[in-house]
Amino acid sequence: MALRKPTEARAWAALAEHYRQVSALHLRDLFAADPSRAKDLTFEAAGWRVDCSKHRITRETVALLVELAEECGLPARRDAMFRGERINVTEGRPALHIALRLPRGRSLVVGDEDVVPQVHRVLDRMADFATRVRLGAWKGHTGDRIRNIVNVGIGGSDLGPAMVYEALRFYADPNLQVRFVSNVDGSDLALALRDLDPASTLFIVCSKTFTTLETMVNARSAREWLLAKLKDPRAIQRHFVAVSTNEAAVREFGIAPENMFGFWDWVGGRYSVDSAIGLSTMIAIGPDGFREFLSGFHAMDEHFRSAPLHRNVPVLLGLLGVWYVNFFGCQSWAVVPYDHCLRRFPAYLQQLFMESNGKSVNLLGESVGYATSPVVWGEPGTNGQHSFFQLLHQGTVLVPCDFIGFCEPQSSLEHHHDFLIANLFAQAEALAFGRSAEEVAARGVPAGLVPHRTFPGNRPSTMLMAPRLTPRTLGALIALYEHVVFTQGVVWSINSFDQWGVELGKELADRIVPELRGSGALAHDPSTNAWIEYYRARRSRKA
Ligand code: G6Q
Repeated sequence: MALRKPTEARAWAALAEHYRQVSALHLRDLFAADPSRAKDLTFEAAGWRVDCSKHRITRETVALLVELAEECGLPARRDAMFRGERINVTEGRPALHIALRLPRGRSLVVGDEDVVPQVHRVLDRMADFATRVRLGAWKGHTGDRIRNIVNVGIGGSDLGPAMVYEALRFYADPNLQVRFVSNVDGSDLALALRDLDPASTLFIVCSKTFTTLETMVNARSAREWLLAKLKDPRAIQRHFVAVSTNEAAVREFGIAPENMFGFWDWVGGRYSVDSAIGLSTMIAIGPDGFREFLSGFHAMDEHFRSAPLHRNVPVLLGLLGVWYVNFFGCQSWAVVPYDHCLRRFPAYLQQLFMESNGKSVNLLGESVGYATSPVVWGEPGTNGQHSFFQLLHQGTVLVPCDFIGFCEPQSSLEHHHDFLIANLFAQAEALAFGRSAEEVAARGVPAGLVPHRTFPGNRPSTMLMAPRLTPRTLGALIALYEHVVFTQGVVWSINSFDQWGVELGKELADRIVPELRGSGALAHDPSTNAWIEYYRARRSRKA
């Protein structure tokens, strides 16, 4: 494979030199020197308006970053993804989440099969099932209407549906409660079930492999809970459905194939919220809402596929990440949605960014020798302002922020919204422009307090806004970040679609489980041995 190491690109050296020239410039100076930068560095994509002007960049920075992307082969790699090539090289498969949102009637042939009709067949089955549950036509074993949906899954089979359900609560059927159980800690399942009636509860067991320890332990306990109350194994067919690629394991669990919704090995877990893994979302918001959701993804895909790189929003945001990580040395990135319903969005992005690009070898297996994914984290505004924003404004580390907001509120408490949005704009302004010591002193602040009350500013942020949080704008936002991650993965020459880094811990845990329950000799390191002994002496015998 011909691979361009980013550090060997001509543009990389040019960016290093450019960094020396511009890194000390303050955003105040950049705005003073170029009053039209707010307009010129604001872009539109799939219903989103994205302002990059509060970044420590000039037009030359953008040109050099775009050149770097070109030298690293971004357009060709992007087109290969859209064609369904096996770009996930370590697992030998395509990464084809873009096919999940192609409109009916389009075609995408992979191997010798057109995957689009397959995608729509599953969507139609999901729609039929979701409609029956919503209308009460799908009944529980005792004839009760389904009122509670419990999604059992973890990682990519949980974070997406859980985030989207919270995000779209105002679009969801209020007569249905949807809960998410992921943790193998029994407290998660116990708390989710303790006030539910099995007769009106439907479990959606979401697992691509249907072998994941946490999900299978939770699903089996859920099955026991149900059978303990309903006493008849036939009840499983009315109260359990599966979303998986593993029909044999689903059947073995006791779920009939007609109650299984499939997807494909070319859908990665963290890229699967728009596949059948989104079944809970479809039941909550209805099939039409789910199609709107998919249309938002597709609109952003089209933008990413066709917009010129220097106006391509996912490309630009991805490259800004490269600029701060590799040239400013930033190791952290904050995502702060000013929308309560997006409160799980930072957790969702953590997996998307850190599992995709938290790698230290390139596609050829060589050590990269440069930084890759930053730590991604965040909390909704305005809550974050009353906790960690202190560090963002006056701390010693530079943390670029993504601010996300909407012009219209979702709740009927409309008068709250101006307070929310005023804070959103104020934070970006304060971070960028700060308040100098002279300005502080001029306000009559005692000299001893001036350093404490000075804000250096020059702290970069992106502002992303859409008219309203809808299924469509949410779909577009998720796709935007998927392509940001892709862009960064291409520049860093890494495979954004595998996750080998999660395997070792799982393997060791499998070995430790019987050791906790037994009394035999241990052959770990002295620290691990001591912990196992400590736990053995104290563990609950009921376990
Ligand atoms: C995501 C990862 C991972 C996966 C979970 C659940 O990209 O692959 O988070 O989604 O481990 O896997 P299953 O769906 O197979 O249970």
